[in-house]
Amino acid sequence: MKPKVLVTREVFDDVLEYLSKHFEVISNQSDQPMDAETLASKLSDKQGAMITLSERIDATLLSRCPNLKAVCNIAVGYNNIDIEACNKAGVMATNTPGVLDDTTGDFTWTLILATTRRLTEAEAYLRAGQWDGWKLKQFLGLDVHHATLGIFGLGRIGQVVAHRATGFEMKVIYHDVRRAVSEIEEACRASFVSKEELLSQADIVTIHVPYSSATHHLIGKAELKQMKSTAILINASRGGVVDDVALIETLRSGTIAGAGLDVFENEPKFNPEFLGLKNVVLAPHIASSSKATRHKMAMLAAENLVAALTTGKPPNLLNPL
Ligand code: 8YV
Repeated sequence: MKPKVLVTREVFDDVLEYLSKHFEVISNQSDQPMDAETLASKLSDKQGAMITLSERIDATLLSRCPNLKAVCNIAVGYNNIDIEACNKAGVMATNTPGVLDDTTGDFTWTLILATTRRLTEAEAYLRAGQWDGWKLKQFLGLDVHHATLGIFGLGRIGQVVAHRATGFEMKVIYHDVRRAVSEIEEACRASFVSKEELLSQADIVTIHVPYSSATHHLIGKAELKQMKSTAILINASRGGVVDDVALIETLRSGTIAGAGLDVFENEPKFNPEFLGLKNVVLAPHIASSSKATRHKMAMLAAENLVAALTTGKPPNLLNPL
């Protein structure tokens, strides 16, 4: 008998076909988000699951899934999975590193350019029929070329963002919990600075750290105050790394020039106050969403699930047991 697995959200047909060669697959192709109770009942007799950031895997859920051996995230970030609880329950957890770095880096630049040049604000004005002619001072933006880019987190995605800055002839500074090796710093043309230096010197502050208790509200009221009044903040990492209430206050008072956000606290029920602000560009967590990359992410998660349940050695194991 083939092991039973649950695919919690809609995925590509060929990914399901691949999984079906190995497993009896129960999949949520209708893409209805599941609450904790539905997830627990659907997972209670399964050996494996392919999940997304919308599904929380914790001790309570695991206690109801005695046969579960592997949970495979279709995401590089895995703050939706309690790794310690997985360890205790003997459940392997995997993620999808590497395959989304370029696409997420590209989208970070989409946010940087849209925010500095006020693209969504200008488009809304045009769509509302308010454009009555060219004006010299219309939608004056900020220059990206030759500006200083400050990167929090020079990991895989942070490095991609730094590489893309070369074309804009920017100065690149970064801060991280650990300084990168000199080869990476040289390849990225990035100089290591303190958190305070980054905040006070950067024209564009962009965040590429994972979410954890250590990075919760890494950017809050005090940090936003240290930024230049002409600077912008970009977040395509995880909600919770930025204190959204503090950011809203800062954007409203014009203490910084703007923000470009792909992620929010309490997604998808983000703070509605953002909607009333013109100096913020908003996106619904789509930084990795190119056709090719989302397909690679889903296929990699499927490969992890097959390897986990057949060999016990998935390529992207987060918790060697
Ligand atoms: C995913 C992401 O689309 O990989 C991540 O960590 O944030 C995105 O690329 C999202 O998490 C879906 O699960």
